[in-house]
Amino acid sequence: MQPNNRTDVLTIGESMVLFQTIGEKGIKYEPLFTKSLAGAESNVAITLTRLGKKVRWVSKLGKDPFGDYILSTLGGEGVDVSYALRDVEKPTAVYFKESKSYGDPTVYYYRKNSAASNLQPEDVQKEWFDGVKHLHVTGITPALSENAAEAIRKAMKMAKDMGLTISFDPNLRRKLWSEEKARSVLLSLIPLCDVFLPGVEEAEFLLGQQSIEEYGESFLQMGPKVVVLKLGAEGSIGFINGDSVKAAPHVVSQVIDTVGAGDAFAAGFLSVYLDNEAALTHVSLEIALTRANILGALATQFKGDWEGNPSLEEINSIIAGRVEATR
Ligand code: KDG
Repeated sequence: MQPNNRTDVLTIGESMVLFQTIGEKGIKYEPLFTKSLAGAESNVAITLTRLGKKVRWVSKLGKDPFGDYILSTLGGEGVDVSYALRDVEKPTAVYFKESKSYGDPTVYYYRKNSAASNLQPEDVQKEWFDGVKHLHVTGITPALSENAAEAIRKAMKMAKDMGLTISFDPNLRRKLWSEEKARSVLLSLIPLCDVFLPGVEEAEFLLGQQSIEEYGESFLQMGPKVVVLKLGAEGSIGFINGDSVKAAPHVVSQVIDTVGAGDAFAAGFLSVYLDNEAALTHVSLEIALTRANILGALATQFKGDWEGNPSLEEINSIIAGRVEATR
């Protein structure tokens, strides 16, 4: 496939094959699993594509059937995968998710020495950025290895030099690295981004205990032009220079699976931000946060990271309060 000339968003990061228990007895006792695709960056890529944006995703996959499956799934969802790399020696990562009838699901990663953890700074090519407006990265791929962290840092610097805007979701994954390392690498990447998207617990992890307003102010001082704090059941709050906007949560009666909700939130936010970034106002920030809150809440309503996320028409209907005929 030839890459498209205009690409709204480039995202770079590890995607994995996800095996999820069908029942709720836990991995030890469950005999049946579903197979699907997961990865924070590809979750954002698919959801932004559904919301009408052109997205390119790049990572390194093994030369194995799991890698083939990831490529065909992402390609089938309309994401440009033409720059994806294959590693003949390292495998595509997999991970297992165990749903229980209580609490958040537990995940078990099998991604040490995966193809994506072998992503090197030299792999990052200028062509990846051709015709691209915006780069989205997360703190997960930098957690995989020193070289993957350097590859992401290089991509952020290249994007900045080429005049792209950059969003960064810290996506803290404590299972992947030590607290010390996570804190120092994540803090070092914040000055490279324009839009920083932490959850309130991640803000506390990075800066210690502060008020919500102090978090917004402290992160803005590090360099981003927009800071968006996810407040969980309280909704979200956005900070720009001299202004802040709080958006009410989209209330759901029960939560089925929180994994992927932050990525849906990021996609919802970026889908509005990208149309308004030249002159982001109080009003457009509020619209972006409102859409992000709805996307994030809806993503908790199904098992799996992205499959149930809505299209642009569906989200517009929800926001307008329309009830569509379903049969
Ligand atoms: O945000 C969702 C991700 O956590 C999930 O898709 C898997 O990338 C993943 C990770 O490292 O946890």
